[in-house]
Amino acid sequence: MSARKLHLAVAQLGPVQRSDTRAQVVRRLIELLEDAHSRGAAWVTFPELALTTFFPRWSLDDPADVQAFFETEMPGPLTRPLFDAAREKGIGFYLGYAELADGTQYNTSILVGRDGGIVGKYRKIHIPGDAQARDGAALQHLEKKYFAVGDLGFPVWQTPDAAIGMCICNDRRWPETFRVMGLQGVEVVMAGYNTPSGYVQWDEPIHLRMHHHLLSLQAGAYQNACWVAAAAKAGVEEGNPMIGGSCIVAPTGEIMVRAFSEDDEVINFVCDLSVSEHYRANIFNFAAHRRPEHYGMIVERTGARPPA
Ligand code: CDT
Repeated sequence: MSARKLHLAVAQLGPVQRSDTRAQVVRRLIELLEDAHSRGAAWVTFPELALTTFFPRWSLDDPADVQAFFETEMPGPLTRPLFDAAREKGIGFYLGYAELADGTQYNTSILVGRDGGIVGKYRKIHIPGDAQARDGAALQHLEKKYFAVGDLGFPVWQTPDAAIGMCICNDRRWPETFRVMGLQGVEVVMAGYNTPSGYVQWDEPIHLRMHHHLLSLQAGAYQNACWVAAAAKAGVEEGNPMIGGSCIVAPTGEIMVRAFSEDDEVINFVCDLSVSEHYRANIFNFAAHRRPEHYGMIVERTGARPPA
């Protein structure tokens, strides 16, 4: 199979504080996009909730406080310069943001083509954390308070460059996310994330945060023969540390490039999409080897039950 080269970039963002304006953040995104373009990249992945601080760490009850973090139009007046820059440079991008649509709040990402037009939208399905603040807890993770479960499934879009799919942060930990896109022949999965270094649920040793992040991406890429471009919002936001580790993973499961810092940083790699085809023709030839007649429980059952 002959090589099919696609140059991908990932734009990791350092912390965004609550006082940072949309205009300031969009300016940073444009600088990162221009950096990615200057390296020759055709697409760039930005993080989850890239326009604001990771507000689900707080329990906010004043609707005005909450709505300040949400976009009601995309692009809007403050985000349009990013779309204009992408069109001018001819570079596509993934962007995560909080979306308010017909009264419902979603944790959303969009795929914007190299002509600056929206190709597709994804709304986060695996919403982690709590719907109500935990009494007395030092840390909160309240995504269930702020976001409805996404209603758009896991689509894959055939762009002129590649078949591209999206997921958001916690989604990457679930094999179903990648497999549903793998069954649509996805070639590149783009993922943005905000992964706090401390968890509310239990006091997991801190090194495991990075281990599980990379393990999930590498397994998803390998088992579905796709490239993965993952972008962190990293560093210390409002006193709360978040992991970096933005990376591009090959269908071999190997990390081809990984961010060094916990700040604004572009990484890039020229991906050979034909690597997917080798895996799809052999070990992961789904049509030849999958046995869905034995996988019914995957869709029939949600929680685990012990055997009778
Ligand atoms: N943003 C996001 O989805 N973060 C989660 C933290 C889970 S702990 C409640 C993640 O999977 O990284």
